[in-house]
Amino acid sequence: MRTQVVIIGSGPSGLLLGQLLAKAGIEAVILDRVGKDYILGRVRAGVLEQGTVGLMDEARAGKRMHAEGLPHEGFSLAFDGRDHRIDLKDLTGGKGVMVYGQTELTRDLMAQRETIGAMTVYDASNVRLHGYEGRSPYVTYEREGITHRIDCDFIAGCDGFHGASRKSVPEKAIRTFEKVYPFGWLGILADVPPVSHELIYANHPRGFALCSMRSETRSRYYLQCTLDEKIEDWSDDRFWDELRRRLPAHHAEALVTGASFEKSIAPLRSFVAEPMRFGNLFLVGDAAHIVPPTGAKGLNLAASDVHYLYAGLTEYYQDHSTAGIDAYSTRALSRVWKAVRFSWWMTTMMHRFPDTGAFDQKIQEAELDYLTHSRAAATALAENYVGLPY
Ligand code: RFL
Ligand code: PHB
Repeated sequence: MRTQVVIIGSGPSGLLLGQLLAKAGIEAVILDRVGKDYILGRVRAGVLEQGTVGLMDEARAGKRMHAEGLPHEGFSLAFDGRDHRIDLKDLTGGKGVMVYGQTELTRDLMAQRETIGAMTVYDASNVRLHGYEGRSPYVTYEREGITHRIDCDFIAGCDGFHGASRKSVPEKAIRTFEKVYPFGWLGILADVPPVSHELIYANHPRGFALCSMRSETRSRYYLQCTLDEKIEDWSDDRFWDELRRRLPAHHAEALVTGASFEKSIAPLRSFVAEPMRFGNLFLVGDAAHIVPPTGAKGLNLAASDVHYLYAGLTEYYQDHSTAGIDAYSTRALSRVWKAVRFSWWMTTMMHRFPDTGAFDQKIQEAELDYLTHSRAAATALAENYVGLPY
């Protein structure tokens, strides 16, 4: 068969791109190596920038997000037994973020794709990319023992960090930059009311903690942990006790606990692949870059890549101009590196590193003190947190 764009990966970037292209009358087929339920079972990001919210609206998938998502105008930085509110709205001239889980965003995009009857192939194994350096790219995959081929104009590699797209590029054509952090995040989901109506990022001598949420009755909490930590060693009671220790006393006392229904450990990493375009193949989202979750940027960066690629592809099909797709990699990477810098900075400021000496500790304390006493410093944090312009 033939289509205009083959999208590899049915995560947030692939689905969002698919919906936007459909709206512009551009046909796309999405292939994913796993099934729908598996994709919807992944618990990941929770904070959407306004740009991401806008793209969901543009994709005509924003209705439930506006009804059920929680608009937030600020968050807290907790350290030294106190917390300090970062007033996003005041510091950014009226901007905020939307708390809405990646699972829900994915579900809404999938539902919208079903409504328009666009084609998605789940459980597509051995996905291979061919001929993207020339004029006739095509993708092959296997399903139920049969090999299929889809010819196309362009391939969008939206298949995450471990996907086939980036790996199909010859090593000498790609440059990668990586930083692996010496810790991970242990996260849980529980149907208990959040400890605070805004997020709390806590820096504590025992390690970082984050209090987040999915709704007014569902909480998402994280603890910094070592990389060799095992989930089985973390009973709910142990998790709650440790979280209480890392929060200021008034929050620890207010914490409502209960049985968790999801528990997982994620390692923290910064990674960027350059460029993000190879002939008629474009890398999008986690396929091209990974950031530690501290700045809540991973999903939002995937959305801004989609914005640039969607703009480039509509320009190509509607105006017969390659200017947008030619500029894709440079435009996307310029924004990516600023988010990589912000996520690294926030991670460095909020976590305990195993090799932190007395000097590094003092620098971290000075940084937090500066942030909470300087409007200029707080503004820089707020501007990045709500998301830099596209
Ligand atoms: P995704 O979501 O990884 O989706 C990629 C899709 O591609 C499919 N795929 C393949 N399909 C065909 N052939 C192959 N060979 C394939 N290989 C993979 C996969 O099945 C999948 O469906 O990438 P996308 O769309 O770019 O979206 C990016 C976001 O998911 C990601 O940036 C964030 O979730 C990052 N992230 C977090 N971001 C935050 O802002 N806050 C968080 O709290 C947060 N927690 C996380 C995270 C990422 C995690 N990962 C990647 C392991 C927690 C985890 C555990
Ligand atoms: C989440 O709710 O999962 C979340 C929120 C903020 C972050 C990271 C994760 O910075």
